[in-house]
Amino acid sequence: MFKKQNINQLFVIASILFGAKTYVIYRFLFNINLENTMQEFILFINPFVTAFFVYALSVWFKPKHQTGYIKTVTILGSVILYLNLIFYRNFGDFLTIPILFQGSNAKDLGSSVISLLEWYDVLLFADVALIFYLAKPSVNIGEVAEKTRPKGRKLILSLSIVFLIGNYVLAEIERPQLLQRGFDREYLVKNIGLFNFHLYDIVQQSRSKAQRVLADGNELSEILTYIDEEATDRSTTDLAGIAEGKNVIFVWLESLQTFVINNELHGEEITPFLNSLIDDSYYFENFYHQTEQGKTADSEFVSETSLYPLPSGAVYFTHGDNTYQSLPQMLGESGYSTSVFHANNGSFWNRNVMYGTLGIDHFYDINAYNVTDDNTVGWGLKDKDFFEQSMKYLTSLQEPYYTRMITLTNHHPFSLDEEDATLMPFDSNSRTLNQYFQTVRYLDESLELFFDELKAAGEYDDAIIVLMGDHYGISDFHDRAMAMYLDKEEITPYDHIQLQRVPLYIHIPGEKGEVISTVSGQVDIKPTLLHLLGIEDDNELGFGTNMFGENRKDFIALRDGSFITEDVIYTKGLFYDRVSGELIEETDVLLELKERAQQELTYSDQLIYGDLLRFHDLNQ
Ligand code: GP9
Ligand code: MN
Repeated sequence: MFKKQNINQLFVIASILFGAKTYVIYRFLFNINLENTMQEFILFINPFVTAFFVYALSVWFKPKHQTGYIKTVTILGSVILYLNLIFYRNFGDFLTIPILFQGSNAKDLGSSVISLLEWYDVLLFADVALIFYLAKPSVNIGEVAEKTRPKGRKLILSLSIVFLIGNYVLAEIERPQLLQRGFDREYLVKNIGLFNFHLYDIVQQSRSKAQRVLADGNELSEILTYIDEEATDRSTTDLAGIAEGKNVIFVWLESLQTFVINNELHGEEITPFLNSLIDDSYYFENFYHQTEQGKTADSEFVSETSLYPLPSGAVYFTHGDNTYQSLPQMLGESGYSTSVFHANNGSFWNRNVMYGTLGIDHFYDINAYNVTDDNTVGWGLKDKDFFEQSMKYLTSLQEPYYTRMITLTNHHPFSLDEEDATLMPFDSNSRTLNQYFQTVRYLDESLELFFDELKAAGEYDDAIIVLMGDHYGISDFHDRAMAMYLDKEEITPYDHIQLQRVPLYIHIPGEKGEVISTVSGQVDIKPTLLHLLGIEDDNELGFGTNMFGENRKDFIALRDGSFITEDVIYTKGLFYDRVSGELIEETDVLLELKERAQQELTYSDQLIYGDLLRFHDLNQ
């Protein structure tokens, strides 16, 4: 059938066959969400680019080993693909190293494997059969006449590397910082492919495992002493136990920053509901987010563990199976049922794994919701529909409950259907900022609706409702437009820090509340809520202190080493008066504080990298 050829033909045919098979699996058997033509394009080229790279390596083998190599990688690749497919059919997710080696997921699969197989799966191995046939000496194509010449080999290798880089560049354009931040397994797979995702996962996991193995708990006592002396406030207040036994409804306000609260656009309040809520809530006007690359996931992590996020990547991804002392776990031990509502893929930010680690009993992810073209915008289900559809689950939670509801509509790029916009956009050179006000207003309206529904369902009176902005929504990139809105000449480093304030409301029905101006941050959430719920636990540990306490730690550190005290803001090597924003001279006391903030961040990193809390008895 084929003329006697050298090996090049077989590796090209194998690349095309395997690439095509992988594409068919990505496109039709996995449920990968494609939002635009660029994503479609990347998903299409990636299987061929990767297959070409792997098969092209065959030209470096001795002729008699080339067919063996091609056959081996074909079988191996097909098996990896197929195992992922079976796993995906059950869990809607891709395989990872922790799942393979220690996760309970794989075990759960055992009994139901047969039901996950389909008759047409046989076809997924058709290319294997064909390659084996073509590789037979009698068919000729597999018989190598001579070794590819060195020049040819180098050319093929260079070409395959250029293709890979091209694929990566496109992925990076489509999703900046994809590899540093991880985001979601689905994002990784659709941008760099399943096989490169596995390599990425192996590198990530081995890096953190190595650090874990090298840690021996010796560092722990120094860190615990620091926490005990500097970051612990066991003083009591009038509010201790004020919400004892109540349900906790903790709403994550996507990308909401404090600068919109009690502020106007075109002479109109931007957030009328949130403004009015200040009157009967504890409202913290100098509350800072402390997130880094992991954005929402970081805000969840800091708030629930009182540890800092990592300098790069999302802890949710990189250290999803560490031992932590978390708020939900502590509440669980006090009889609370714990859950999270969020209408996104369960695997986004590795939540479906991390929530187990944090002791969250149930995760109502996208599968709990009815998501249609009409009720989605931007990142997914619109917030109003999200709250509405969540009510049936919320009302059936076992009491007392602690639940978090993560909103989504006020997310970059802040798109909104015209019929949902009740505020005119801002007019500046930044479309992002212009639209931001509109989605913020939408979020405000959806919260009002949610409060009404809680009242109608009889959930309101028995609950304490916490509302918190997760992180900034408007990055430095939009400084010019931001300065224009805030009526400033420019956004200085001081302004930048002040823009990292996010709203925090603690709303206890029946309580008057007050506006609190003391400086606080997400790291303080865990001890504060425990205090209000009357759960006094001497073993509680972390870098935050009760926000109502008398002996609070005297600074709030941001992840980049900036910090804020009642008097001073330190950032980018300069000290500012916190209130006036004027530059102030550095003093020994301030420099010492700067060292302490840095030390604290390092301690937190050590705890996470070494998984040190596994050496500590969290119950005594
Ligand atoms: C994703 C949502 C947004 O599920 O929480 O994440 P973000 O991009 O803000 O980190
Ligand atoms: Mn977010």
